[in-house]
Amino acid sequence: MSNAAPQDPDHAPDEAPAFAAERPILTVQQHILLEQTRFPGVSGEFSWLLSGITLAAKMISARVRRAGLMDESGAGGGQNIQGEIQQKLDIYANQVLMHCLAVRENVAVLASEENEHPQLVDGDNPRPEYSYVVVFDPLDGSSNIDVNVSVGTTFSILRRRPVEEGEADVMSDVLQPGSRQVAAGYVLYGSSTMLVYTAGNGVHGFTLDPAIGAFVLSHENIRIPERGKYYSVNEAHIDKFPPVCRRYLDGLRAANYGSRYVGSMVADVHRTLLKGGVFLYPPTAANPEGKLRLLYEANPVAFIVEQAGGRASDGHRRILDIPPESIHQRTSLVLGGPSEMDAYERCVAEE
Ligand code: AHM
Ligand code: MG
Repeated sequence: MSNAAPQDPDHAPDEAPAFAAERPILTVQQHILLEQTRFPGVSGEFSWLLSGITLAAKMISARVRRAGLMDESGAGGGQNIQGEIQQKLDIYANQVLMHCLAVRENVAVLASEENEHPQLVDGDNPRPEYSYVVVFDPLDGSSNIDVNVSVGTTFSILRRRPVEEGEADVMSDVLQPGSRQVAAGYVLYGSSTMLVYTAGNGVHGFTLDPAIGAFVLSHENIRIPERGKYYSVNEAHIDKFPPVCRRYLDGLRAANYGSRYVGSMVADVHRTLLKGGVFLYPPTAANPEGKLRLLYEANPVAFIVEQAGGRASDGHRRILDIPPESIHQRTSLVLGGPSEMDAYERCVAEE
């Protein structure tokens, strides 16, 4: 058969190349290059930035996989700004992300759960006009590492505010509402390592193929189910939840929902995204504002869940509309599919 002849799918040539038997792969880098055609004037920039995140994710994943072998589990001897014990892998993951992003010349500002203040990268050497701010939690749920439970990285990407005159105002670059995110995502170090991200055009999931060292598209255009079977909350705190949350959970139990709670936000949100249902971290006695951090935990997952057809709220307001006041600000969080969020809003309306 000549190469130019039309192919009949029912009569494929006997000697097809070996790779033709496998599904064609699309790596996250290829996907991002396609996505960024929607951002005129930034050709190449966005994929360059995201490649910093994917490189860091691969390095963190490799360490997490060997944590039990390398004396990498356990506390690292310090505390972060929130007074929380830093795990050794918290420190490593933070250093890796700071390094992999700071060498991208279009990244101007970095803020992390593990650092008290946002950092202006290379302050003496101004970055290009279209430079970005990246806000992240390097290793969320890290107390789970010692017991071999999934952990994650969350990240939020914003454009830097235009510099008018005088000194760059790093804090106002970081303190932007989630609705201004250009892209956001998370990496889940679970039974496989997955990167899930949105750049405002749907949500796409990539699984790290250890054989080739690349994140390969495995979950295209993820949509959260209209209704799920599970709610996900730390029920030990139920007596301290606001009455509306208690009534809501009573309603879910009456509707035969089951419960699933890992205690790693990325794992709990990922299950909710794929299987539907609702994830909550309401205010408690210990954390009256909620426990999760607005800028680098709630905002990225809220952007993802909205892009997948769900909703995310602090109980009263859309998460993405909350004007941040400080970089480590906490918020309560309720996110889920349309049916569960409708039910939550009905409970609020009955208050
Ligand atoms: P961390 O940022 O200190 O790791 O804490 C955040 C984690 C989330 O992953 C998870 O949803 C939550 O804390 C679990 O808290 P709790 O143990 O109170 O249920
Ligand atoms: Mg965290």
